[in-house]
Amino acid sequence: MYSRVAAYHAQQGHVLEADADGPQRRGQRADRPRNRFPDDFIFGAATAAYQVEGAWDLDGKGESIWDHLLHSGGKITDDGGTGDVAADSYHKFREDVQLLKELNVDVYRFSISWPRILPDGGVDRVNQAGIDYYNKVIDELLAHGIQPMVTMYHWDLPQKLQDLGGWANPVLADYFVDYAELLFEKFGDRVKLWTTFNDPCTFAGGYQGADGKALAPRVDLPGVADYLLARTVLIAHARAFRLYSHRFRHVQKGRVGITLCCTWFEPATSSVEDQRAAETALQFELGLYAHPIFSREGDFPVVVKQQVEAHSKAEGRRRSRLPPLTSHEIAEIRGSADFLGLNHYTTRSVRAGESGRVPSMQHDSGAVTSHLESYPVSPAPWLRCIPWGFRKTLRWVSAQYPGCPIVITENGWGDAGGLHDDMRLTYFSAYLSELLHAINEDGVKVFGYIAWSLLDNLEWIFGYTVRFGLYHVDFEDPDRPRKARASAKFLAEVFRTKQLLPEHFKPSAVASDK
Ligand code: GOI
Repeated sequence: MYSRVAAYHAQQGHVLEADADGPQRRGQRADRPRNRFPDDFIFGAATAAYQVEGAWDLDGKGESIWDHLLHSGGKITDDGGTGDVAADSYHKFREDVQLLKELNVDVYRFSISWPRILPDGGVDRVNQAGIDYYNKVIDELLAHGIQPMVTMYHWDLPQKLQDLGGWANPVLADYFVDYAELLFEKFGDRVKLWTTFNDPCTFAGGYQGADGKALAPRVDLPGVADYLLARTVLIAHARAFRLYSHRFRHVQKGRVGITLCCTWFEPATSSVEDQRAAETALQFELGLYAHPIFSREGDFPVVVKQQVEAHSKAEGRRRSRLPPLTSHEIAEIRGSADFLGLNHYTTRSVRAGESGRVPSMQHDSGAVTSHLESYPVSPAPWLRCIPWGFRKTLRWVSAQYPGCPIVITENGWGDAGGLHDDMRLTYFSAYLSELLHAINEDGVKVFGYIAWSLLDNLEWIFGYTVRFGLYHVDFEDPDRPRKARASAKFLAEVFRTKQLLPEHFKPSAVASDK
């Protein structure tokens, strides 16, 4: 995989060590101060279709699982909010491109709504109005010198495909590949950066319970449907990547990756048990998806296979709840990405022990996670500002999957929504500092950084109670006006100058030599 990737990147002007083994380079690059990003580094801002577009049933769009859940009656989100109108980016995309311009971004990462293009999920019925909409978005971006980066799937599955069982049904891979092929055909002449899936580890949460906090589609089969989902998603991703290589890469010359989420898991104590539990937690969250694609061996991580198999046997099952990959599937999935998109937000503390329902992935992992006290906490209760976890994540990923080009596809802070977002600014400057240490001192190969999010948006089950936008959106006003926050002005300068000013560049809390 990496030799072909290396050749490709060399041709694109990226620097890639031929057979890099772990962090490739120690110490700063001679030609660059430590507070500077590489000259060819790309900066961006991100959104996702359901969270910003609105127009949930306009111009022939089909119903997604999120439309379905949030229209199912009662108050589903914390404030009863839905994505029916959201930030109305369906109508306001030209204004959004102006904001992106103001932010000095190189790329805009947005997602395509599958049911807007294929209302029933299948290519037998294409909604031309959906194709027209994304053509206009892409053309507007390019007209302003901004590169589109498209996420094919950011959680809004056509409801008709959920009626088939959603991602627990392996047939979904066929539907996804057809959808991906249509996207390459319609948009691949202009879109050169693709990711297939956004964060399967998190959308698997939609199959791990049906309580009031659960994501769509609220299938209550933890430890079973989530592992079936992992297999379907990996196969769908790999087949879309192979399709691109066979039919489109030669002409379109783009890159196809996947976005995975990686929380840093810090052992609660230095005991061997807690250290092993933290490592295992990383393998269950990131490794479950990353190992089959980015490791040299391929397949699910050994520790994941062993623990799920052992628990399955103990429950009296005939086979592991984690479906095995055939040798053909392992080969098809291994190496099926040009880059790894990483979403990183926060760090949690881990102890060895049992928690969660039986069965469940949480129980299988043998890791009990909790938040680290005394770090700033967001109104999104899972999120704390712990910048050093970012550098540790990058070092771990780069040691696990040596030579893999990484782009940060999401990183950001949620607050209650004011314009003077000091804490978000603090979060960005501290996380960007750790990113610089990882790139310039640890030699982690990160080629871009994309902030979450361009706009305030529908924060899934939290509704509009938590805001992640660089731009404030007034959801009370039918015009959904946007206003720059302090952090937008801060990032606009970082993105323009490709450096952190000395007053923002903080020493790392992580020692450089380990
Ligand atoms: C992105 O994922 C996403 O891609 C964007 O669309 C999104 O807008 C952005 O995040 C911002 O959120 C309190 C074990 C309640 C089970 C505390 C441990 C629920 C459940 C703490 C820990 C955690 C970002 C939900 C990645 C999933 C939110 C990963 C962030 C739910 C909790 C928990 C908790 C827990 N995470 N997600 N959760």
